Amino acid sequence: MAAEPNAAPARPSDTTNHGMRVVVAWLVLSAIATPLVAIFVGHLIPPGNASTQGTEQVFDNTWMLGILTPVICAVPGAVVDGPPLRNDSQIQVLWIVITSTMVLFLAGFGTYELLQNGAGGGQGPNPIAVPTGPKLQVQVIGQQWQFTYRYPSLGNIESNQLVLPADTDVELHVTSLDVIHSFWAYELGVKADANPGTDNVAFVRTKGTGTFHVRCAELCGLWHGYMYNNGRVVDSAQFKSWASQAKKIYASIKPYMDKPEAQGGAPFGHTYLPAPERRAG
Ligand SMILES: [Cu+2]
Repeated sequence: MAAEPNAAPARPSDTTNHGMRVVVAWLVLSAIATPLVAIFVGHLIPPGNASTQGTEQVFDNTWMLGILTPVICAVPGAVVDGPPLRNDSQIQVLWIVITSTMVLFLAGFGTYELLQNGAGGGQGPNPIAVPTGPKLQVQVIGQQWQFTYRYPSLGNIESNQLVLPADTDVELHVTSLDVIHSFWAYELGVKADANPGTDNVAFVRTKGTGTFHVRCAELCGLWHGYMYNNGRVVDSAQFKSWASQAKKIYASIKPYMDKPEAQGGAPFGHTYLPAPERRAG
């Protein structure tokens, strides 16, 4: 229908403060959504609660999600692009202050969390975040295409499955015999690069008994995708009986393993270098 020729022109200004409405709606939405997300979504974030470090990672990720939630709540209000806000010093200062505060808080929080016990990450040969108290040492050796595990306190036995006692601090020494791999014990919240010639130390404290997944997390050749296994956390009696069984199995190859490298042996060491024929290649 054609407009009335004599109709009054549209009102030139609307007195509603849209900016304030958006801010109030955002505040209300954030106040409702943030606790709901933290309570109901936070605990679903990987890697779970199989270790102290895993639990801490879930806690840290919950915090990050909580801080992100108000940011996500602000997106619907910003979807429809308004006129540019150039030269608005108030908005510019507010933007810089809010984003800087968030980033600096997360950096400080993350650093504090890392320094408690290393958060399950590889810290290189000289770790600075070392948990106190006695620890079970286990060497993790990557090679194309499986991980094996040596236990220096159990006569250097080597196993193709990672078996750990429950409620124990473990000191993992991650290395490789050939190319670069990455040791990822998913539910334990451990991920550490496995490089030849490097002793990469990571710490983890196990909780209750159960199984966990181990995967290689670094593309390491043709069968990288098949470089996975299950590990087990067992109670102390089961660990003792597993260790004595493993010692019996290992006894038959121990003399060969203990030979010097030049004679084809692989005696225990903190690091290994690729075999000479590989080095030459
Ligand atoms: Cu690998």
